[in-house]
Amino acid sequence: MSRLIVVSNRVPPPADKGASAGGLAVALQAALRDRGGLWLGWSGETAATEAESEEIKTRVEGNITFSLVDLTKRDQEEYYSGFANRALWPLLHYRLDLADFDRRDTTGYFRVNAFFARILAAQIQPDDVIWVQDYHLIPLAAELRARGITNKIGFFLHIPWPPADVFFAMPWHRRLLEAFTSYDLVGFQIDYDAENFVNCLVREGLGRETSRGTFKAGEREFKIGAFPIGIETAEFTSVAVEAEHNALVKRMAVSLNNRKLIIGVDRLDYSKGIDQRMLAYERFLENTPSAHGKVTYLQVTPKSRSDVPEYAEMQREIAETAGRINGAFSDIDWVPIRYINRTVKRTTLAGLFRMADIGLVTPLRDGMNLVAKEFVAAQKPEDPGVLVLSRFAGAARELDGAVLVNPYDMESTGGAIAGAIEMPLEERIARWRSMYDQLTRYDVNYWCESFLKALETQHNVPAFGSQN
Ligand code: ADQ
Repeated sequence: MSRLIVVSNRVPPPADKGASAGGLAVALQAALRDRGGLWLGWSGETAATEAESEEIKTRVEGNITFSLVDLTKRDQEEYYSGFANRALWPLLHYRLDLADFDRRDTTGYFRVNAFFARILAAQIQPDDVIWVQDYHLIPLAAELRARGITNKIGFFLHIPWPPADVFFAMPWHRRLLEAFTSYDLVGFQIDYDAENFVNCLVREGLGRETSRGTFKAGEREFKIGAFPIGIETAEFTSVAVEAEHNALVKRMAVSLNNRKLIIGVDRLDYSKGIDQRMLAYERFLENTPSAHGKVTYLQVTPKSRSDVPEYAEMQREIAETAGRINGAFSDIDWVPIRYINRTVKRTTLAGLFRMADIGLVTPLRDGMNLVAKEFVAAQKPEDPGVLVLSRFAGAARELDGAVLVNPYDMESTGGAIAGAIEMPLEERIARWRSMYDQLTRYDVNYWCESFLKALETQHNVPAFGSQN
């Protein structure tokens, strides 16, 4: 089996088994463990000078070598905080209102990608298979090709791909689309994203689909497919079972005092719809006085990207909404929302999911959403909780047992919460069972294997949406 090289913006810290936020880390470590290889990315540290950023820090864990580089402050600002997080992230989440298209940031983005390519090109062996992760690194393959690299290179986008008219608002959309044509395989979370992407290429006149999932752009032919990411289902389930003995989880159970538990767990991000979710919960409280004092909504939200102004503002807004709702509905012995602003260990999280009656996962737009899958994996088979899931999360295409909601419609999302609380046991079990079967079959190993197989072999990519 050829060696696998993974390139991603961030590389997980030593011995991180996913204790901190980030679905990507958990998924990829599993793939690299199986095959052995190299993981290259940014250390998260700032280098004082450009010369310093040239120093590669290497760490070996079992059969995986981690190669980390620092970025200069300017690189970090332009490539990461700027172009990746203030232009691409909002754009690909359909938020043109929040997108900031800055020429300097764009130059920085392409410059840092060229830098990564230079560092990587020196370490590539002839048989290596390269797998590039996510929107930070779109131009990487083109930069590697320019340095004579002919290895197989795949790209997976963890976040959504919007319709052409949204993407074309990006002034440099053509340059980005052209960059994609240097890959051998471009993977998306769901068929809808892949179709939007193909449509962008066609409308921009960059080539044509020769057969379903194969695109010809000039002399190059490459594959495009949907590969819905999964979780380590069986492992997460056993972590959740174990976590019943966790001290913090027990404390939570005692403090609940037989109230129903509704749980929301997200990075603090506008795509996750946290404010709208709280407003939907408020509608539920308004419309269901009998629930007062009998439910607790726990929202666990670690801060992220605080250096991006939109995030700081959103953090204030959500805290205000939570405070206002608590002020209006609390009693001396009951607080309707418990809002926690930090990361929680993965084990604790699994235990909290298992204890919860409802998982509220209501992003306005999400590539997949692993929290939805983790919530399902953590449930008790004989008494499972209900997943209330946004129809705009990629996960909604797979998890057919969820109660699907439109997160912009607070009234009906509030109604869905009420319905979920009342749902009979039999229905809960039936819904959970079909979701759990799906997650067991299509776990993270399936995701890795099917992507790498499509990258390495002549086989056609799986038909879009073939899992449904
Ligand atoms: P994210 O936007 O980060 O990922 P998600 O898929 O939900 O979103 O993954 C988050 C991960 O972080 C989960 O494993 C979750 O358990 C963990 N996490 C979240 N909040 C936490 C908290 N408070 N404490 C501890 N852990 C927490 C991006 C895309 C998604 C896509 C993934 C993977 O935006 O759509 O599903 O990549 O492809």
